[in-house]
Amino acid sequence: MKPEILQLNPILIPEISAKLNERYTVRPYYLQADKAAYLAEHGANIRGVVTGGHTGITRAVMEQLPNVEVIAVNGVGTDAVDLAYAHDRGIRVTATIGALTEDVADLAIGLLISACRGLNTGDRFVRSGQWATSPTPLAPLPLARQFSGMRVGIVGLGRVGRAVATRAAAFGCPISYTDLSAMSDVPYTFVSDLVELARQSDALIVAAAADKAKGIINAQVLEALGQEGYLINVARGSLVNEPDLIAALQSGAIAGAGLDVFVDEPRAPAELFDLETVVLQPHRASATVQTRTRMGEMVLASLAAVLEGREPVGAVA
Ligand code: 8YV
Repeated sequence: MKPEILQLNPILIPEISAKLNERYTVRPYYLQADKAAYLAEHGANIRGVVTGGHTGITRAVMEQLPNVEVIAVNGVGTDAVDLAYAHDRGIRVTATIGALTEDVADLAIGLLISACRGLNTGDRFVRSGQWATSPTPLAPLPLARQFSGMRVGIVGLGRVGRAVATRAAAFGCPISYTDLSAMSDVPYTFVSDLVELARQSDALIVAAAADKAKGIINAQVLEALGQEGYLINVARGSLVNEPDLIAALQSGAIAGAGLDVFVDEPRAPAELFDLETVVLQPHRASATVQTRTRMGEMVLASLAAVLEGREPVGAVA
């Protein structure tokens, strides 16, 4: 009999999905209307879980899975999994560490260029037919902010933060960062205080793990970033105090923002929708065929390793 897997998030690569269904009896929890009844029916048979980084798994659901051995996160963030509880129960938790670094860093730079160069504004200007009626250079489009050479401050110099730094450095941007401590293997400037980092930066790029850093991007940090400053977030919405960010954008306390992540996904704050200075994405940083294929292969490998009694790659618990 094939082991049973509870699936909390869809897998969008058909080949990966096919392999998952070939090897296991997959229980698509995310499709169920009555989730409690579904868990009551199947919970005891579940040996593995597949979930997404943002979705994670609640402790309440884990409690309904007495025989679960592995939670394979199809993502790198494990902030939505109660790791201490998993550890106490001997449940292995794995993440797709390293698989999505390049894509997330690419999107961070893309969002920053998009925000400071006003790509969305320009796109709408052409599509709406306005360009034809008021041709440049007289068009009512403000001049943009140059990206090359911007002072970039990175919040969290992990894998993604480092990949962002490499990219920004190639654009001639001086790089500073903050993290728990200075790192001796990078040529970038360490600034221990986040407010100070914001003060010294033209763009702040958030790439930190969210486990212990809720709301660190607050009014004080945004004030320090200043009227010419941009905020980019490709990590987790919870790292940012959203009401403070909305207020800063509405008042012009910062110049703009590029956001891929939000506190209450899939709901992004409606106040952001009217702001021309903001570029929004629906949590898409890792959403390329190449990366999602790599991530899916890692999820399959993690499930197989644990269920066959081997040590999984990418174990965080
Ligand atoms: C994914 C993520 O969108 O890696 C993470 O932690 O949040 C994202 O890469 C998500 O995990 C896809 O399921």
